[in-house]
Amino acid sequence: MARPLLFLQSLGPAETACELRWPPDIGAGVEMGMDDHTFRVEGSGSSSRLLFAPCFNVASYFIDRHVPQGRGDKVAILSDGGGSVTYAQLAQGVNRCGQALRELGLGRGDRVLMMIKDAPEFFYVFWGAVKAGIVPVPINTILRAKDYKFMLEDSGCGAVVYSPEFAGEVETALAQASPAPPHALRTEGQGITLASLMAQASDQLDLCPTSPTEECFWLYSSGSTGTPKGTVHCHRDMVVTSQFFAQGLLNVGPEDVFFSAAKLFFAYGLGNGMYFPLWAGATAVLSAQRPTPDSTFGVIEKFRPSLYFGVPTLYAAQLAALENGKRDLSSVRACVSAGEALPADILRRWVENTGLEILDGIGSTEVLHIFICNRQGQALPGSSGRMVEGYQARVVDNQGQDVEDGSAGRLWVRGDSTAKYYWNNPAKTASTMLPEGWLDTGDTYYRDAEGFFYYCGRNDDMLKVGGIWCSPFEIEAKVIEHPQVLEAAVVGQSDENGLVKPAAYVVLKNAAEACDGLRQELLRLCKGGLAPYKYPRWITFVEELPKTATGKIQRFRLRQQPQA
Ligand code: 3UK
Repeated sequence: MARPLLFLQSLGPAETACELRWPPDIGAGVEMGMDDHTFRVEGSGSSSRLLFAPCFNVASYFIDRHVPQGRGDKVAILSDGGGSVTYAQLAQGVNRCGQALRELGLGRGDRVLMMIKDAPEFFYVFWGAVKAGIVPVPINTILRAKDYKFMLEDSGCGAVVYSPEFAGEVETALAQASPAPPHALRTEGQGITLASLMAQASDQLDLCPTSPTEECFWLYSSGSTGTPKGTVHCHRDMVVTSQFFAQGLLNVGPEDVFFSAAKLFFAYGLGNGMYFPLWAGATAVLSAQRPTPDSTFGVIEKFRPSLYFGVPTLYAAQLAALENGKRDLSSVRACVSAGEALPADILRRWVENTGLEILDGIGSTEVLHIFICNRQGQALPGSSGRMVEGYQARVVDNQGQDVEDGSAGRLWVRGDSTAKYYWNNPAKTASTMLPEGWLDTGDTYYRDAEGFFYYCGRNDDMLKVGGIWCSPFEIEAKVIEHPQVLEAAVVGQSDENGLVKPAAYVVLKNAAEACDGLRQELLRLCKGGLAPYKYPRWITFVEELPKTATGKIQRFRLRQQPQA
C-alpha cells in the first residue's frame, strides 16, 4: 500500500541558510515506516524515483549486505598489482578502517581527505568513513602541493590518508597548510600507517544512523578555470546513479567485471570502478598504472572485463595503437566514454576496428554520474544520446526560457543524485544550483526532435564568428577525421581586425609529419565539410594539448597563446 510521502527539508548538522533550499522538494523522497537502511523504486520511465527510509546509511547496501546474501567468498576486487579481495574481506577491511578513523578521533560529519591510488585501500577508507558517518573526500592524485594545500585548508579536514607514491607533493602541502590537519597517515610503509592502525582495530563497526540527505562524501570538481569546488554529495546519491544509469542503462549484473581507465578519484571512475560493481555484487578490476593504450589493453587482456570505461583522449590513442596491431577485446560487452564529447569519427573507427560500440554519455561531478547517454545497439555518432531514466533536462536561453528543438542553449539538468551544495561557496552554489532542483551544467547543447542531445561546447568556449555561434567542438571533430591527426583543440583568437576567428591546435600521430602541405590538406577538409565561416584561420601543430588532470582540454591556456 502506498504511504504518504514526506520530503526531507533540512537535515544534517552542516546545513546553513543558503543550503536550506537544497535539496529541493522534488528530491528523492523519504518514506516513513520503512525499515532502516532500505529503499525502493517507485514508478517507471522518467517519472520513476527512489524512496528511502528516514534512517539510511549507504554502506549498508554497498558493503554490509553481501556476506548475509551469500557472496562472502566472491571476488570483489582484482588488482593489477596482484591479489584479490573477497566480499567478506572487503567488509572486514571497511570495518577495521572505520574503527581506525574513529580511534583517531574523527566523528560524524568530519572530513577525511584521500590521495590514494586505485587499490583495495581506497575502498577501505572510503567505505569505512561512510559507514562511520565520517565524510571521505577522494582527491585527484596527480595534483601538485599547491592544489593539495588549498584543499587541506578549504575542507578543514580532520585527517589525510595518502599512498606513499604521492608523499612528495602531499607532505610538501602538509608542511605549508595552515592550519595543518590533526592527522596525516600513509596507507602503508614504516611507522604508524593506516595498515598498522587497521591491524590493531576491531573488525566490527556500527553503522552510523545517517539520513538519506545527510553529507556522505565530497568530490572536488575539476573546473578548467578557477579554484576547485568541494561538491557535497549525500547518502542517497550513489544509489540513484546506480539504479538509473548502471542498472537501467548498462543492465549491470553479478557476472560483470568492471574496468575503468578513469581513476577512482574522478566521479566517473568512482562509479565505474567502485560502487557500480558493489551495487551489482560484481567484480572490480583496479589498475594503479597510468592509463596508456598499452597498459589498458594489457589489463583488458589479462582480467577480461565485460565493461570498459574510458575517456575520448584515451580511445583516440588506443585506436592509433589498434591500427598498428590487433588486441584482444573479446571479453568486453560494452564500452563507455564520458568526460568530454566523443568525436563521431573516433566512434566510427572504434566500431570498425573492434566491432564494439562506444556509448558516449555526459555526466558531471555535481550530478555524480552520467545523465544523458547513448543506448547499446543505438549509439549515434556525434550525439551524447538521450535522457537517462530518473533525470530531466532543459535547454534554455539566457533568461531561462526553453529554446526550440534544434536551437542551442544552456543545458539544465534535474535528478535525485545532484550535489547538495558547494562547500564554502554560497555564491557558486546559488548560481549553479537553481530553484526547483535545476542544475546549470555550464554546457551549451541542442536537442533534436527525437530527444537526442548534441554537445556544442562549454558556455564560455563558444565562439561568435561573424556574429554566428560556432562550436569549437564541431571544428575539432572535422580536423580529427584526417588520418594523420591524433587530437585537436579549437579556440577563438583575434585576427588583424580584432575579430574572433577559430584557431586550431593539432597533435599529429607522428609529429615529424607536420608540414605546410598537411596544413593545406586540413584546411581543405574543413572548408569542404563545415559551414563556410567555420574553417580554422590558423593551424598550429603542437606536441601535446594542455589538459586538466582529468583529461579535459584547457582551452583557456590555448587562448592565451599569441597567434602569428
Ligand atoms: C563535460 C562532456 C560532452 C561537460 C563526469 C561522467 O566529466 C565528468 O565530470 P566533471 O565534473 O565534468 C563535467 C563536464 O564535462 N562532459 C562530460 N562528459 C561529456 N561533454 N560530452 C560528454 N560525454 O562540460 C560537463 O559539464 O569532471 C563524467 C560521469 C561522472 C562525471 N563526473
